[in-house]
Amino acid sequence: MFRLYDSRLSGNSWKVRILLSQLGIAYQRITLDLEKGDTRATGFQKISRFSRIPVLELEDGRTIVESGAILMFLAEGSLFLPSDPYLRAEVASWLFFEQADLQRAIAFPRVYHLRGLADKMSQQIESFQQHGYVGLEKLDQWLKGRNWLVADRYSLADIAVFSYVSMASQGGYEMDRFPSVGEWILRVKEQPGWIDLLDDTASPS
Ligand SMILES: N[C@@H](CCC(=O)N[C@@H](CS)C(=O)NCC(=O)O)C(=O)O
Repeated sequence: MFRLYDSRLSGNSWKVRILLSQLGIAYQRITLDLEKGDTRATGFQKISRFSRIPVLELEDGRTIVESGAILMFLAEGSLFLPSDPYLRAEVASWLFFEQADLQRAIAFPRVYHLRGLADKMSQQIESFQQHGYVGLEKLDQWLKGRNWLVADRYSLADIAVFSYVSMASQGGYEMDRFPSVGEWILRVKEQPGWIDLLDDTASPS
């Protein structure tokens, strides 16, 4: 059985848990406490070369780090990852875009807000948001007149981009500015097997 190392509020881990749920794959969930510094423990560094979650551990003990790599591995051979090379590249391009243009820009303001540091970190939040708003604008433009990110079919690309974008308002982003993104978020949430961030019942191990 797969083992997933995650944390309760991690959007990168949430992506993986949504896909595992939608694929109906059983796994064991090990939830770390990031505020306590669990990822910096020596034992964990052997599991994750970057000392970060999520990490997927295979039955033979090998591990995969980076949410995008885990998603690609799990989705292989499923409808979530097209077999056509061009469409696979399109999916990958959204995974890279999410990491470069959206993930940190949304995650850091969110963490500052959740930890009660929003006032103290207001300048950093503004700087992250300037970057994040550019990415969100590009996403909104792409989604105008489209249901899904790639080939008008729900795929890994939607799962990967959805996670942090759907939580951006927790970091102070004004999401009313992006109506097509808002409609797409609702469509993603309606997909069979979709799970809420805090759903603890969905790891069928
Ligand atoms: N690019 C990585 C980012 C992973 C990441 O930022 N993980 C955070 C939680 S969402 C983490 O482990 N932070 C703990 C730390 O940096 O000490 C991925 O997509 O998996």
